[in-house]
Amino acid sequence: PFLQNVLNNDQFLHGAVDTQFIDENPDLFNLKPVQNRAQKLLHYLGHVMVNGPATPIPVKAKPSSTDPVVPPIPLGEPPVGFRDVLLREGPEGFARAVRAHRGLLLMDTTFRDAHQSLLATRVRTHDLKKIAPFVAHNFSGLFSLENWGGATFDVAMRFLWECPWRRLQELRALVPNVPFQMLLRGANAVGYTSYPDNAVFKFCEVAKENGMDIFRVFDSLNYLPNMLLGMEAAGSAGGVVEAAISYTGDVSDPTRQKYSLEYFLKLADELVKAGTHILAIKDMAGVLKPEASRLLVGALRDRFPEMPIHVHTHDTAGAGVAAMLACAEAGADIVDVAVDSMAGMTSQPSMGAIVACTKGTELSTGEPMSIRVFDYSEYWEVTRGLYTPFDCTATMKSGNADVYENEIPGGQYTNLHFQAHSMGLGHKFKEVKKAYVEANKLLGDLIKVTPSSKIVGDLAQFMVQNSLTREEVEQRADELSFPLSVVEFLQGHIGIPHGGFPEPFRSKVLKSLPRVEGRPGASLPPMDFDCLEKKLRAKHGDDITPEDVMSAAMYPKVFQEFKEFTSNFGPVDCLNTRLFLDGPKIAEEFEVELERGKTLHIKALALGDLNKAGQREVFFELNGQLRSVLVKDAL
Ligand code: 3PY
Ligand code: ZN
Repeated sequence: PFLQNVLNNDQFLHGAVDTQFIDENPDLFNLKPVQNRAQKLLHYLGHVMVNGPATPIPVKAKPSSTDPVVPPIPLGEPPVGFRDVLLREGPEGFARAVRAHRGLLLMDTTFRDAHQSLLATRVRTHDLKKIAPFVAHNFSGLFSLENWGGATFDVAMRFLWECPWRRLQELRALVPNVPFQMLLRGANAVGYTSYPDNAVFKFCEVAKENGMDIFRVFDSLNYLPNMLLGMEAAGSAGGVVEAAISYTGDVSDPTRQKYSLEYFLKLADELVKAGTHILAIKDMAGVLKPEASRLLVGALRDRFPEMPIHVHTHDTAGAGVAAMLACAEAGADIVDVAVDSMAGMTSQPSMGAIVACTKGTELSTGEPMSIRVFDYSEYWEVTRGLYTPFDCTATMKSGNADVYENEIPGGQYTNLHFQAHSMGLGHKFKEVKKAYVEANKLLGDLIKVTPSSKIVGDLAQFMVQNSLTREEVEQRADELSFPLSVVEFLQGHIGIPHGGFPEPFRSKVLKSLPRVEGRPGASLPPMDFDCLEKKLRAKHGDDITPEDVMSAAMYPKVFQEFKEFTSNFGPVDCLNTRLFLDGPKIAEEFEVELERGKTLHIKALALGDLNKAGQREVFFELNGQLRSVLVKDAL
């Protein structure tokens, strides 16, 4: 602070003092920041107070001022759950126990897909940790808790500045009895494109070591070689392999036969042959109607009597509960739900609704679920209020059955809706959805889920921005500058779509550009993890962990920015969500637990006037001592 005062001093700045010694010794300014964690956090809070949230917010709204209350949690160990079966009997025994279970089993998506779909993936470890023991004690009968993977991995670092691995470790310590489940994008791991094979294998190994149990493996084109690679990586790490067929189209509609019942059954044959422990139907857009559920799940049940079947859907059209009940009646063992207050619309169907609708039937989800769902929901209802700046309900007021036409996956539906509205072009959403349908046709009618859904979305936006119809795009394919994602898809960077690439469109776009033959990961050179670790240590110091190496392997730039951010602003994951997003009010007193037994007592005192250098001094009391930070006012 002394040096900062000198450097900001007017006389000093205007050369009214002799600075020759300083001028001649520039190395004096090679100052390694020696701030401790507390001072860095004050810096962060000062920044938020002066400039607003550091994380980009789509909605100009404040977090709610009501604090979530965690319902009472019994003392002692939580009851045994399916994880105990898994640890005792391994993945095969676990699968047998699941299949033998009477009644419908549930996967709770609240910790992953629900907030990925409704709250732009922004739910922080802080809020997950608070309710995790409640889940362990009251929902020990869950098949699994989905809490990791998909978009949560990069968003944790990119926008929340927290380590995704630490989230996993901390939740694991709090929930020893319920299996954890993650979403693995097959050969794309938790990224948006193919990785070298050894990176996918290593990723699964490290995930398993950190407490992950069940790996839902899918490929965005249902491209079998990619799926097999992901399954092998998850299986050889010792995980439960849940191969997921991404569902699109409508098997109950005889006029839509590209993705027919036979297509899905054939794919299921391959996945079962490859040794999947569990078979999943991944209905990422929520287009699996009740009648199609009966056909598809019924046929799978007949064909694979021993195989646990798990169904995932989104409630975008509003038919999610009906579809999941139909799946359960047709023989599915497990369906995905989100707690009521985090369910519906582009999220999963409501846990409370499924629990209530099966109560007293042979599909009953069990007594504890039906008693405690409302307490769980209340926690999430209030917690959701903290994330108001990200809540899709700011602009999206209802579900929409047009998803049966456009087949946009839940999370992407919300994103595209946000994008249109945040540009003040709410009416454009309809246009984007129409263009999405046309873009999908141009690309040959794809399975659409990350990353293929992003490619279709990029092409749709390109068409809207340039006012291009499908026919015009087709005609002018050799002269248009398509988004890179579209070109790379056509080159074969994420695999081969069912039915092949669209021609002559592909040839017109690619001209002489190279094409990837077969499985993309097979032609990528292996990653050198030792070399990567050395580089990371040189850059960030010796406390780089094997988990950090994987983060950097998946997302080099995001990891680098995450490390830089936390080295300036400290462990912001220790702040509660209101402080993290909105900072403290003047005179507010609060505590921040840095680690067990190390708590900071902070009071925000005052915000100074703008100085000549465009900065403001922000004053705090930290553990009874006056501290201040200087923050550049960017507004
Ligand atoms: C993801 O890949 O993140 C998904 O949720 C796909 O449905
Ligand atoms: Zn989903």
